[in-house]
Amino acid sequence: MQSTAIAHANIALIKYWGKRDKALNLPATGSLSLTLDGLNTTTSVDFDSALEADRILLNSETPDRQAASRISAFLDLVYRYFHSSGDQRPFASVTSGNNFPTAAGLASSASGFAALAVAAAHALNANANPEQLSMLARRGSGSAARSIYGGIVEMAHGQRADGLDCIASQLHKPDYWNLNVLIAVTDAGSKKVSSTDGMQLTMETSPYYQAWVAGAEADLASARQAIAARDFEALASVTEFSTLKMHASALAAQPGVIYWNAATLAAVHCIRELRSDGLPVCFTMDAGPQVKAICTADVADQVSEKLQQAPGVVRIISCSLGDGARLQPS
Ligand code: 2P0
Repeated sequence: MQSTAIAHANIALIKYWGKRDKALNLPATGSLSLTLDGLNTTTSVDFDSALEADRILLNSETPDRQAASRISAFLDLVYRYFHSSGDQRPFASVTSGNNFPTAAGLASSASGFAALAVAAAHALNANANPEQLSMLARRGSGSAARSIYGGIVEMAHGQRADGLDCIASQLHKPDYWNLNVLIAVTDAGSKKVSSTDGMQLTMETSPYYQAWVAGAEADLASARQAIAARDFEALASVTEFSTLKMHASALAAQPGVIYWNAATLAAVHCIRELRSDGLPVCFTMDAGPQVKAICTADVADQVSEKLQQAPGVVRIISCSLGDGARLQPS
């Protein structure tokens, strides 16, 4: 009953920010992302009827109660999905490790719940298909639905109230377009406001939230079209539009949610200058102070060298496009 899976983080070009159903974790908008090869979570799950409670280790440490109960609740959900009989779930030993800083806006919940979904389903002997795994991963964390797939991935808004069609799918394989993502780390500490809390406050209080939701379908269409034509300039334009609108909606929450620091803006201006000098590069930012530069691989060294010099940038993590979540030999 023991299984190990690996999953990669993903970076959204068209963002998910806000939910239409909190209980089922259904996003208010679709989203579109790149799965990255450099940032991994590896997770082992062992259901063991001899255990008297779940035993969870994240990055070799016992997680706080909230993180532990989120994982136990997710295991309950996966078990119930595959065992409709109502049997009591056996407790599990879960060991998970990231090769990058946790909870610093580097999408650790995406790779974390994608790896956990794959490992838990397999440990239960369930013959799950990627659509089922994506749907389950979404219940753990919205962005995790996308990390089930590699390359360029779209998360559907879905129409059904039960969320069964609210899953991701692959638009293009990792080798479709030789893009790199350079993550300019400006602060490796934990973020102050989680994505879940930041988007909730934005939904409840930001006067710009409705405008944010209303623009998402058009942004997704523009991004799909730019990608189909491998038109970097068009993709850069809609990528920056989406991230700046997401942050504008959060900044206008009450109280405002500010994820940026001074180095975040220094990196953004550096990337804008590089693009005005003719380099195919653009930026995106998530629920944290890191800046992700997206560029074609041929200019990655040049972009990395400049970005490293932006005041306050601590280091650069360089990624290309990676594969979807998968089992690992134990
Ligand atoms: C994204 N983010 O599309 C957006 C942009 C952060 C900023 O998906 O509440 O951790 O667990 O579903 O998946 C991060 O949100 O939120 C995220 P929950 P999640 O990548």
